[in-house]
Amino acid sequence: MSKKRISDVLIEVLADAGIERIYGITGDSLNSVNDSLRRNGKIQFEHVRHEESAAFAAGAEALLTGKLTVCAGSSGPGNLHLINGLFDCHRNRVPVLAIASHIPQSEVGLNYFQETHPENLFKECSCFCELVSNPKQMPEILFRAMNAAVGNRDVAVIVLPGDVAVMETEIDELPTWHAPKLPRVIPQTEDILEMVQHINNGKRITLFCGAGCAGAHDEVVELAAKLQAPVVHAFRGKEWVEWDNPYDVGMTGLLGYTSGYRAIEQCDTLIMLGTDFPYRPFYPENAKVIQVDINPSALGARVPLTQGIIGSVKDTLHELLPHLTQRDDTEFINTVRKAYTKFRNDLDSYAVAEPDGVAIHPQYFVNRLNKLAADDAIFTFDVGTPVIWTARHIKTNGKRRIIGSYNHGSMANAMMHAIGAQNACPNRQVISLSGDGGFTMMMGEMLSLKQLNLPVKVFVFNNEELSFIAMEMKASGYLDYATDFVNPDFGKLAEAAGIKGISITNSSEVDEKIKETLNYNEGPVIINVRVDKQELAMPPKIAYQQAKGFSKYLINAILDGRGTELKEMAKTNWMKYKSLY
Ligand SMILES: Cc1ncc(C[n+]2csc(CCOP(=O)(O)OP(=O)(O)O)c2C)c(N)n1
Ligand SMILES: [Mg+2]
Repeated sequence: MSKKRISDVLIEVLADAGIERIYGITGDSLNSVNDSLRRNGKIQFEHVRHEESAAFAAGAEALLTGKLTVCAGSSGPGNLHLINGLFDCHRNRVPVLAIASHIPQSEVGLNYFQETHPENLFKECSCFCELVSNPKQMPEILFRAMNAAVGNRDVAVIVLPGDVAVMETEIDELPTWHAPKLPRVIPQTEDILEMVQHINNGKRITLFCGAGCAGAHDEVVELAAKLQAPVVHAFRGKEWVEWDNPYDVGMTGLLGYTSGYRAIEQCDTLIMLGTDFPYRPFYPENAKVIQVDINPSALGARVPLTQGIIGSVKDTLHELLPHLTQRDDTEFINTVRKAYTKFRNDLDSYAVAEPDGVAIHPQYFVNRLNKLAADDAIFTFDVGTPVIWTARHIKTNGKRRIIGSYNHGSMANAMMHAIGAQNACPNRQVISLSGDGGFTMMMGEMLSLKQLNLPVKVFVFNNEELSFIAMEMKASGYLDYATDFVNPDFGKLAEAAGIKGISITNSSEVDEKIKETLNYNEGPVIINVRVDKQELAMPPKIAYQQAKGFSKYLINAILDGRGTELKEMAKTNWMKYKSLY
């Protein structure tokens, strides 16, 4: 029997499992792990500037590769900083192992320096969270964590006290971890037959697709073709079902298309495929609803069901399709497709260049970027208005990826996600669409991009405000307050830090500067894009309350002496958008 340090066991198991990187910030209780890493030499420590970025980066890498990734934070505040990113991983359903190092086991409960209780803190954002209090628990507890993360596509946390990390365990040969494969989840035959009956009774059928449609593009399109059914997607379904799909009628929800909303409102049978879309007002009131999901707790969570089926979308449709007959009534699909084409054309016609001296319309900018970016580019986008422009103006094709903080909705995710995305795919264009609020929230990470030599292209939409929130406030009848920024030119700021910086001020230079950015691969580029702050993006269903809210805002703004702003707003987009609804 030979003796091994616990931190060596940890790193050897991870290296043997093919882990290439650990994202994090080292320090105190994590020093022993760091030392094991250095001596082992097989895993790169991706040293970032904020632990939150470590978790986001690990999440993006896992999302792209489907494989287990790892992040780490030191005791107390160090691992606390991981939490927001881990919530994002948990909600994006990606396999991530977090190493939360901890104060010495001998001091727990004594109000020691940096004391927290990570087993409690991480519980809500993980499927597994256990303390290593005795060297004999290793490596089995690590295997459990890794299996839980991979099998549940979720976050697993190992809480490792600094004094336990340096203890030794007697071990001959380290066992190898074999990554479990995800199972196929095939519904019972009786479930499929019942589904066939409901479908046969439906006249106007709509498919509503989410992230569970990953890898099921062909089956979804085949089902739509058989049923002549419009395909609506939730945002997380966009990259799986929008392209090469003659039945696509766009997205629903607050940022969606009128056609997507109508296809759901007017159907008599809604088939939900791998979506847990949370906004109830966008579900139909009287339709029969069939929901297919691998997650049993998603069934019926948003809308009463006629039938709930546990199954993966791909496997369920594979079983279902042979039982269905081809329909030839195209009235419903044709009507919705017509509305879709109109909405799409209208959106594109508003994405126009402005004369020099007038701030760039963000949708014009994103339209051009969409045209010029590579076929297999990876886009990350910040929560804020970049979400809207990505949803509406970045086209998917089965090769591109769009990575966001979908269900968690955290600001500043784009540049942090981009770190992991570029590491996972070193030869692909990684493009971060960042808000100025989001970018400055985690601005230190531009230094990580430089240090790690990651050629990420960070487009910062400089609108000098928290634009999404300003819009939200106006739509609810509030005057926008505390939403403004005093900003530098972020391109120049980057240059001062030795990073390539570009500034785009006029529409006429957009193409040339996007090309310059995309052709630069020697390191990161930070691009300051001066965009219009008054761009309005209204949901397809303007609730009475919102319409009322907006007129209330107009009255308040006039009383408050902000008439110039109103003129600006009318001049830019509100009037144009009105015609869309
Ligand atoms: C961490 C975090 N804080 C606050 C919010 C609420 N929020 C959502 S969008 C947004 C504004 C984003 O502003 P910016 O990054 O400048 O993008 P813009 O909307 O201006 O394009 C805020 C404050 C959030 N989602 N996440
Ligand atoms: Mg902004």
